[in-house]
Amino acid sequence: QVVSQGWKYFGGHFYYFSKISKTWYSAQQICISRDSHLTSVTSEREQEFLYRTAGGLPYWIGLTKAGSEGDWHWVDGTPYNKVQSEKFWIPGEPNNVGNNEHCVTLKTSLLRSWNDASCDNTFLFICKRSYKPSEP
Ligand code: 2F8
Ligand code: CA
Repeated sequence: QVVSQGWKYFGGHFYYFSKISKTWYSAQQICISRDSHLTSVTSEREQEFLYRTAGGLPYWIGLTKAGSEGDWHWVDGTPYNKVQSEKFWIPGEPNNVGNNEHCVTLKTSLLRSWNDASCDNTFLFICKRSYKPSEP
């Protein structure tokens, strides 16, 4: 599956908003194949950029508690700050429906936009990579 062009620059990183829906794991594999990971969210400004660009459609982000004994973590290695992240969850989330919601979507066009969902669902997804100028 080719993911090409369409990377958007914001605050020192490039972001790719997919046009195809994938399971969380497949989405992360596609991001990795493009030198990136499913996006982390580390500030209110970044969250704003993401939900505005997402335009109300749900997208996978790189937050999961799969394979980590129930601890939320970012797949790009960014430490998960539980306190700083509280304000990004939709009220009532994460609710772990069916004890099977271990991956996270950015679901609404609001600061409080995260929902935990089953990793086997298919959604659009957002990849993030650092800005590395190519060599001359
Ligand atoms: O009402 C919140 C609830 O909505 C859906 O379940 C009905 C979501 N499921 C998916 O997005 C797959 C739940 O995660 C969410 O908590
Ligand atoms: Ca949920």
